[in-house]
Amino acid sequence: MKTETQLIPPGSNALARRSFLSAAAATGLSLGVVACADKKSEGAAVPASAPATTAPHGAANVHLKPGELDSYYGIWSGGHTGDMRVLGMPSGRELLRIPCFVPDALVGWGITNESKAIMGTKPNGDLRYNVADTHHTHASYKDGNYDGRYAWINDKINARVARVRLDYFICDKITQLPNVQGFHGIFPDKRDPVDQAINYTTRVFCGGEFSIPLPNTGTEDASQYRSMFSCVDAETMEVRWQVLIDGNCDLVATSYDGKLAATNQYNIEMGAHYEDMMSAERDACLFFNIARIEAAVKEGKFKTVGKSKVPVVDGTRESNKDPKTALTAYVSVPKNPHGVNASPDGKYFVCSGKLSPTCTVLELTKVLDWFDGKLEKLDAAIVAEPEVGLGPLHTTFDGRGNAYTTLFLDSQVVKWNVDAAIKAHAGDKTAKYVVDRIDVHYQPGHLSATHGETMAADGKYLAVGCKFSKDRFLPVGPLHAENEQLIDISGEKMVLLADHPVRGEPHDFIIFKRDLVKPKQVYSLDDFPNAIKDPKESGVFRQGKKVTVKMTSQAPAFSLREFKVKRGDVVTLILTNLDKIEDLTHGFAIPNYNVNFIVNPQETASVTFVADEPGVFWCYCTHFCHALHLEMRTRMIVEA
Ligand code: CUK
Ligand code: CUA
Ligand code: CA
Repeated sequence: MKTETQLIPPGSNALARRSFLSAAAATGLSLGVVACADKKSEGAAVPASAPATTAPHGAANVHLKPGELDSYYGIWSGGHTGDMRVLGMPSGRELLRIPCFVPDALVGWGITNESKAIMGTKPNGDLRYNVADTHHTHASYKDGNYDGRYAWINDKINARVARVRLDYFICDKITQLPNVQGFHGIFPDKRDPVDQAINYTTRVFCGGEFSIPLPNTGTEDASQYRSMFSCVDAETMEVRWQVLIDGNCDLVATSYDGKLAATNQYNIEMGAHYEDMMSAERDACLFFNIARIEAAVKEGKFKTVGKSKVPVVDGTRESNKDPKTALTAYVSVPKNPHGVNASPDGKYFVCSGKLSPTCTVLELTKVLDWFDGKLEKLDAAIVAEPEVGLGPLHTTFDGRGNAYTTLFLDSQVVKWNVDAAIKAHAGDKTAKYVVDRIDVHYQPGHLSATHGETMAADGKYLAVGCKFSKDRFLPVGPLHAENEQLIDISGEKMVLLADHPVRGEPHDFIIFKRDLVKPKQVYSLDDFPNAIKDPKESGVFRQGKKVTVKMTSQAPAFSLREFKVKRGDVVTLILTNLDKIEDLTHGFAIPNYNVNFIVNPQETASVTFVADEPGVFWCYCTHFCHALHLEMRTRMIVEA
């Protein structure tokens, strides 16, 4: 979320927050002081102005005993590192990084042929991309809740979407969207819009943020640029269709009945510079009628753009004025909105204001009524516009009718009641919708409650991704960790439980109960077509200059004690780990040859390189596996 940092002089709010804290410290209200005092006087009255850390209902225990397991998984987007991170929650302990878009030195992601095939290579075999910028991660649904099959994550830079299998916790497919730059929001559908009997995720929707010339001819006139909203098949990971739109896409939300998807638009102006992008008083929340789009594609009412064969339907304003045939609906909302989120009761999407101190609550049945010609004015789909505070960015839910919105400028999370906000909008002056506020440290972007974007929202914990950590951790030079804070939301008042430093910059995350996934800890040899199932199959196999080296590993030895190749050979080395015990991973490194990768139990991986340097090279196991781990070696002899 970079927009605000451009609009507001860097550090200005930081200074405000710092001086607030020093003033608080001066009056004896620094966090530490209050926390200590509270311990001594359990249940004592808490001053109204005290931080919510002192709420008397007490904090859930996030400090697990050694050996104790977490009750939730957290799936975090890695940001620049292009990976997906797996955390145990509520402890916040990082358990795994799943490399997706960017090479990873532990796994050998981007080194092995198998990972390169997923990541995509140039004709010369080099990786097409070494950089990424992941923002959003979401998991597959069944019956309105996560089903533990898949998670998806976006790469904004190169318009790629990666799928992660939640049985092995590995990335298995990456798709690049054609004619898209700045792929931002991503959300799987929750049910099939055409066949309602299919009650699980079959599509993944992707929002293109930057408008570009289509096809990209290099035109300077930005008024000619357009964006695309894309649909990717959840199973095949192929792009099914795209919608050409006016304005841009940002975040994406989907309805529980599968009928609607929406994206917030901050640039209906289609401006090329930030002042142009904020010139209009209102932007839009853009709805997509999924069943109608699929019907249009089926009937052949589409074009293609450039080299891409993907069907593109027309979702522009001009072509979608008649509700009876419209594929899209542009609902006007206040200036430059940010996240759009679906409430767990399935009734509403909430668009956060960003440059407006409000959230916009949109009732989905009313949007469907408009498409059916039963609602005259689309604006009537807006059923509430609660004033929540400065810089609202993202919203999550507790399943008890409350919404939680991050306030980037106020450095707070505000808890507000959706029904009360709707009553207030209808004119009920007694309706008080703001329930609680809590200071976070510091500017928050995303937040996610346990199961918050599912029908099983349990209202237990809330994680907040704070973009600036400033003084919360030991200083380590100019680059600060970000601060993921955990908040107990089980009571009326929010209680801050913990700070966790994270390496920049995760953006988004989801948290779900641990029994939803059943991870497998040992691969099956049959998962790999090139597996070497018996050590006796090992050896060096030559076909002219092409050499295949087949090898297995079983602690503490590789099946070949040495192998010989000739200078200039193109060597493909295939290694199968025949160890069957869980947690018995081996590594394989070749000095000077830029090779290091791991093979997990029963896994097969391969590398291809040119043996251009003659000599003896000790290939060794890089992953601690056995008392004789250091002795676990083989020799590659490259003959001159
Ligand atoms: S955006 Cu970063 S805080 Cu990319 Cu989800 Cu709102
Ligand atoms: Cu095998 Cu270390
Ligand atoms: Ca705007």
